[in-house]
Amino acid sequence: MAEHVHQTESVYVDLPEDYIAVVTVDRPKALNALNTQVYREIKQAFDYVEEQGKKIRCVIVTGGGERSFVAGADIAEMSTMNPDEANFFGHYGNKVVRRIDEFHCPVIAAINGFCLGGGLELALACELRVASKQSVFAKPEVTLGIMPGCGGTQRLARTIGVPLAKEMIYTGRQVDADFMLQHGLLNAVYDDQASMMEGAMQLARAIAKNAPIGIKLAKEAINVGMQMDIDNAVHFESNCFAQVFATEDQTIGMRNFLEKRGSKRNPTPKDPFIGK
Ligand code: CO8
Repeated sequence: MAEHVHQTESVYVDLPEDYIAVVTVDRPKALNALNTQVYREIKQAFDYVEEQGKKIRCVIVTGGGERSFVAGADIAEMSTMNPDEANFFGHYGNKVVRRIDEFHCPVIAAINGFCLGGGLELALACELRVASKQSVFAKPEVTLGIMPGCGGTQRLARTIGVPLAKEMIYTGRQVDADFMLQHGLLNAVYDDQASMMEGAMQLARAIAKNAPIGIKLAKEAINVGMQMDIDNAVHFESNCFAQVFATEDQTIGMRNFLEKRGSKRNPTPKDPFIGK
């Protein structure tokens, strides 16, 4: 078995290169379905990544194996829940995915195969999403006599629009990656799982080479601002904008530009951003 820097029963973390962490949900016997324990392990994986501090600037979340990102919340576990237990499960799952939503750096979902129910909700909590052509997306909860419970009614509607989200949630119909790309759920679609993972890595690298505090504050400005009216939102953005001028990265980035570093005129490499 490959060595991972952090591993629990169904979730592991790899640090394949500088600044990038990959969190993999790997529960082959249930196509990576999420039970309470797996949600807990996802939280622990993100705790681990957070403990790495400035060493990580972008996280990729993916599913283990070749068939599934995550095939939903665990139907066997949910089948015996009473309303109190479902209340705990829903709140706990939401707390875990909210942590991903609010994580200090960008999180990319790398999707191959089944991305259903709670799996789509997990992907929706990630800010950017890439998928392979073999991916299948659906919100099948009502076909099981329940409804979405881990942010699906909110994040799907906010991402692909209310009418299409309602159609998917009310019918449970499956759609493919090209359809989801066309409707704004995905940033990119690749031919197969390997090229999709490479695409996710390239996106992560493109993020990780930029100023991490600028990205963190831009993320906050978008996420918080989207919940506000436009006047308060741009006011919030101005406050974030002012904060980046207290960073060393602002000095480094602007000096690189003014000295034309890394260009034909001045081939001296650019000074890297340091996250301070
Ligand atoms: N939960 C539990 N076990 C699952 C799940 C699941 N969601 N999905 C697959 N499995 C298991 C199967 O039971 C099977 O186990 P076993 O071999 O022991 O019988 C194994 O994975 C392989 O699955 P299949 O044999 O069914 O494989 P197929 O290729 O025939 O079918 C499918 C693959 C189409 C993905 C099929 O397994 C399926 O329809 N799965 C269920 C998909 C689904 O409905 N997901 C939504 C669940 S509801 C949900 O996510 C609610 C979210 C909100 C709650 C969150 C609160 C925090």
